[in-house]
Amino acid sequence: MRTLSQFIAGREHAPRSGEHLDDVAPATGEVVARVPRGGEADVAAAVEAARAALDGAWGKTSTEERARLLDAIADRIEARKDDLAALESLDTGKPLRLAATIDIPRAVANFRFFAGAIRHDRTDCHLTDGPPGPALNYTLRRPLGVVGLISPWNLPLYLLSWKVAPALGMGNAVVAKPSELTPLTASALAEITAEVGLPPGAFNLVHGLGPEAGQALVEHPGVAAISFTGGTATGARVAATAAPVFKKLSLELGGKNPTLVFADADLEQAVEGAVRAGFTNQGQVCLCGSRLLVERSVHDRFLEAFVARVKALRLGDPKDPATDLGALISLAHRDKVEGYLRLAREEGGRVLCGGERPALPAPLDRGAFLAPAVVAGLPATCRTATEEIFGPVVTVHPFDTEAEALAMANGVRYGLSASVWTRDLSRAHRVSAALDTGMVWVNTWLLRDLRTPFGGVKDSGVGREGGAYSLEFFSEARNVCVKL
Ligand code: TXE
Repeated sequence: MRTLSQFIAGREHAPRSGEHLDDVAPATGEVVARVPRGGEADVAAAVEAARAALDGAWGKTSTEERARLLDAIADRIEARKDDLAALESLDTGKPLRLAATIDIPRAVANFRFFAGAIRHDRTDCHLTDGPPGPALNYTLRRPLGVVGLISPWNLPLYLLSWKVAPALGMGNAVVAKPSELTPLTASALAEITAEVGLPPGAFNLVHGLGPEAGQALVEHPGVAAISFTGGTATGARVAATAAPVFKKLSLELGGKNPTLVFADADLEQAVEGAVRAGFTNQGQVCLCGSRLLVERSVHDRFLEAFVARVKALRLGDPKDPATDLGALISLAHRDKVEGYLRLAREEGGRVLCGGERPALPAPLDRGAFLAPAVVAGLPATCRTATEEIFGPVVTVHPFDTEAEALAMANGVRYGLSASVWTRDLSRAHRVSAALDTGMVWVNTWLLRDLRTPFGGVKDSGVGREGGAYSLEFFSEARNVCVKL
């Protein structure tokens, strides 16, 4: 069994606490690694190393040099793609096929994309002609300094690289705190940064528990900004700590995203899209469409086809290429999801399929597996239909009018994304404009162009990342006004 290390100033270190946590493979319950239990002292050392990098070689790199390094990291991830996909699948319980086709390729794409983005970045220039001009204004973009990146367990390397690439690209030094539940690929990324010759201290990694290492990172006065992806309750805590000391904050939080199916949609495609939206990564994606709103005239026909497709999903060994759904992140998380299914029944819901623990052969019998569930008959306002479950559970609700569909779609605390299925072009634009979410997909789900703004409204977060939005977040604008 491997023992992971902190990665500070380009070198591996044991945690100052001397303590380690168990890293459990959720598909088998096996302990696969020992994770450093980091705390304030490790964070302080990492921030100091990051500061020294900014004051030293890293602070003097050119944009082209940073772009070259990001490309080199992408190349190394790509060269190790099989090994990294295996680590990600082991750590999360997700199907190896998903890790190999989505998680790892997307991490490669993130580094390549931001290498290109900084190479092609432009800056604003404003010419002042009237009195008291004339003058020339131009905007300098400076790095923020040391930035803290806190990432979750559902898409570990994918989401970490989404933060690391633009942060380094804009010349910041990074202290990353990955989820304690999925530390393996973050440690691999640390190795890769050393292999490609990233100056020591530009990328630092502190493993540990959220309330210990994560909290220490948010509190540290030497950290200028925090980019956080995780649960809404944790996000609120991060904001409460960081706001009074004026740290720049980007919060990507939870969702309870609606999939709206209108009667005029291509129903076959809508069924496929709704299944993908509902159950990708066992329903553990912040963008998952966990509320399915279907126009009443096609509701029964749609539901029948949807349930049949969900029942056909293959649940089991993450290593088997035929597997569609693997394990949830942990037994504790499965308990939480099962608790919501009990609540759904209490609230009057009918579980049309799934919700049971499948019988799987050893060692998978100790894994956190749960059959994907579809629940009907619930009021759209009940807890099951409005709280984030973050698991393989979709609730289905009929609607009669567009206005009713919109009221249901917007009637939750969350506002991350929505997916709309219709062949009526006017309706597609009208509904997209009226939805209270940061992102809308029409006749698709999770089609990502990395240049577009990513983020939510209401309890789904604050700020946007993606393309120029990320470059803006990870830099400070300075206006220079030259009197002509
Ligand atoms: O996430 P946490 P959890 C949702 C989902 C899930 C719930 C809780 O509903 O059931 O959140 O999941 C670090 N200061 N999402 O508890 O705690 C933590 O170590 C600083 C949605 O696993 O939010 C980890 O690195 N950091 C989500 C990261 O925060 C702290 C993805 C996220 O963990 C901290 C994951 C603290 N006080 C869960 N406490 C999405 N938006 O995709 C914890 N952390």
